[in-house]
Amino acid sequence: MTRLVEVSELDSDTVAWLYELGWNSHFAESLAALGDRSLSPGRVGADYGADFLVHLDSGTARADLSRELRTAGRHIAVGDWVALRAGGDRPEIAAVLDRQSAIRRKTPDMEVSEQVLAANVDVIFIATALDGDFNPRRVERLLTVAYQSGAAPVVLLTKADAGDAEAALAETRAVAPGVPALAISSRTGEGLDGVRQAIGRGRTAVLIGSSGVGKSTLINRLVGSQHLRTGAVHRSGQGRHVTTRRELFVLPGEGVVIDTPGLREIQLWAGEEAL
Ligand SMILES: Nc1nc2c(ncn2[C@@H]2O[C@H](COP(=O)(O)OP(=O)(O)O)[C@@H](O)[C@H]2O)c(=O)[nH]1
Ligand SMILES: [Mg+2]
Repeated sequence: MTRLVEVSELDSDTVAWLYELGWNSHFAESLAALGDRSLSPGRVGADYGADFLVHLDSGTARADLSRELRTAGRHIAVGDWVALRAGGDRPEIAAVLDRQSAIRRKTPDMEVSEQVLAANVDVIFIATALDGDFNPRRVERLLTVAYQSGAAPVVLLTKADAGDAEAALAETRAVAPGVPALAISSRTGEGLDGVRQAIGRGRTAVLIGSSGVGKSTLINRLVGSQHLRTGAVHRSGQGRHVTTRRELFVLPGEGVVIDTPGLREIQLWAGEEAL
């Protein structure tokens, strides 16, 4: 197991890595307020149902929810900062640090435990593809989701190699005046520097948009390796839905990005029947 470093023994290299993961004084204060110097910070990277993947100052570990949090029915979201206690053979999540922002479902009558999509997000990329998926009305609806979260929206017109980027940029500006919009292609590399700049070191972005628009492929390009399986295009041109869970990726020096599965949960947030 990855060794947990207690807050009291954090050195500057460790803290520098935590900042790459999105750590800041807000979370440091929240951790300090727990008054237990044996706890160490970690950021939730994935929810596997039975346990969680947590990013630590020194790599990643699988962590369980403490009995107290489980009993309390505490929901943990990808992107949450948590306080970890060294457990038997692996760490235990003892507390969730105060969230700075949360992307929530719009529908209020959902189970509370299902409402937070991603926590502590600075930028929401609204991804829509130029190979037939683009629809300015959907961009408009997803913008309302973004505005409710407190994170800053950026529209990504993906697959710019396969459509009319100029026309789509003009339509996007008409429905979303003042919102940054980028035409990008993971195939040619067009616009990827703009994506990196829109995230930025120590900041966190989440990608939302229908299944098949190229979210995972973009993250693959940004991460620089094939961490994610991406779907082959079917004859119909539809991408296959392969991202099954929200997952956080660290881009050292360039921020953090969260992938989402797309379609179904976006429909729920946007209160839509079909996207
Ligand atoms: N032409 C083109 N195809 C792309 C691009 N990015 C992704 N794709 C394809 O679109 C399909 C769906 O991609 P994927 O990343 O799985 O979409 P996701 O569901 O949004 O994560 C795959 O077959 C990709 O190869 C791009 O920039 N240009
Ligand atoms: Mg995907």
